[in-house]
Amino acid sequence: MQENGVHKSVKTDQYQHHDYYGVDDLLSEDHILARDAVRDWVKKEVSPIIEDYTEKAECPHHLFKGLADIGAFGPSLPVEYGGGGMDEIAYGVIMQELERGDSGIRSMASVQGSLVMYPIFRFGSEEQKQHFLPKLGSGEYIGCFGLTEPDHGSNPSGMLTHFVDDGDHVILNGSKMWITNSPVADIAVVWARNPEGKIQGLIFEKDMPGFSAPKIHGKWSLRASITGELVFEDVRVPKKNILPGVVGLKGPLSCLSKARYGIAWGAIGAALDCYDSALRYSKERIQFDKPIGQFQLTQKKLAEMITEITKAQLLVWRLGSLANEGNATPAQISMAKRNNVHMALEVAREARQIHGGMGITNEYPIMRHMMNLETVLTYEGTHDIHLLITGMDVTGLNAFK
Ligand code: TGC
Ligand code: FAD
Repeated sequence: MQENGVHKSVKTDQYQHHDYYGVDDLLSEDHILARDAVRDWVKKEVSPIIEDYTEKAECPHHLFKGLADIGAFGPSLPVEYGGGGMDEIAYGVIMQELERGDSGIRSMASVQGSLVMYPIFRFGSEEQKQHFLPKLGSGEYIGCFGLTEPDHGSNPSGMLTHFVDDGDHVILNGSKMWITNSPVADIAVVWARNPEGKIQGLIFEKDMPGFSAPKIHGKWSLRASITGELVFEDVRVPKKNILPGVVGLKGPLSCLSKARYGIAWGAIGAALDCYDSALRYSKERIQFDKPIGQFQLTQKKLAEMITEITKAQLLVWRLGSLANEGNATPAQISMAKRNNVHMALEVAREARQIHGGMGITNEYPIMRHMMNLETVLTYEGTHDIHLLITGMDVTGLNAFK
């Protein structure tokens, strides 16, 4: 932090932060307070239990309330609508600290804040906002977001789920696949075709007859996050549950922009945890009578890891500034999501090598992060879809049409 031209050291030491370019100096006191509070919470509540939940493939549901209490749900949404009233950089640093703990824990917050609260806030009626947002912000309700279908993942514009008119209700049929939190959700924001064939959002409540949310089993990634389907068989939904503020794919895609932005920050947290573990291990592990960190090949790995982390930190800091001005474009967000998640996965792979055989065990967080990041590379738009979004942006030519 600069004060009267004198450089005051950052609040915690550089070793812990791995803040190679002093990005902390660009953060406000509020950002640092928010970040450190979430970091402390993760250390206390997540780190001691996460390997166990991952091994059991169980979601630590009890953390929903704690996530609400630390303001992880909708940090940049207004306080009166259940959010945290902070800016986009605060939202980013909170996601970073959650994902330092586990990508699945960050997912719990991403879905609740960016994919459930945000669409209700942005496209909902005042009645919907008043009814749902405080309950979601406080963790009383758990929400999920249904866009992907069994046969429509990267191309949601082809979705089949649809509803027809039935007086003051609509009747919905179809199914959604790969839905984070669906088996435990109280409500779901679901995107479906209206009677005119246009995409529109609806809010489902779990006790509506004909609605079920079976769990998906057998995941080797994001094991501490629960994932399921959403199945709708002639579900009658009151018309007052339709989101009135948007028609068309830009509705769900703008929620994705919000969540992808958070993932771009979050992935840095996973990378930092892997790098931190690898750096420590490289100084402790002795082979050939030397710490392995003294070998040039280990140093190459560590030097490249911190270089890529630093570039990613600068990328999201600038993206956050643009987002605060309302000027971050979807294509800029795609670039950051793609770059930073891939960076984190590469860091995890290199960290795994530095840990040798120990790297595949749950004594260290590496393998868990690596497995998680395979999902993060795919959800919210795959690595290649984001490349094609950048390609479209720079050429003006659309690879999807
Ligand atoms: P296209 O014709 O390009 O666009 C349709 C309309 O949407 C607008 N738009 C966006 N608006 C806001 N933000 C964005 N990111 C936007 N991208 C596009 C666009 O301007 C247009 O508006 P208008 O007014 O002209 O109608 O649509 P397309 O059908 O050609 O699709 C383009 C493509 C392939 C890029 C898009 O479909 C896409 O992004 N596909 C990837 C699907 C995806 O990301 N699914 C994620 C599912 S949710 C999830 O994974 C949650 S994980 C949760 C967790 O964290 O656990
Ligand atoms: P596909 O679209 O079938 O893609 C398969 C491969 O083909 C990919 O490599 C892809 O890049 C490639 N491909 C596709 N089209 C093109 C193209 N035009 N050019 C080049 N390559 C192409 N969705 C939700 O709606 N809500 C959620 O809460 C949610 N949570 C998730 C949680 C988990 C654990 C997972 C794994 C997924 C989740 N998803 C969710 C779904 C996720 O968004 C999709 O998996 C993702 O969008 C990709 O869709 P797909 O799996 O059908 O792959």
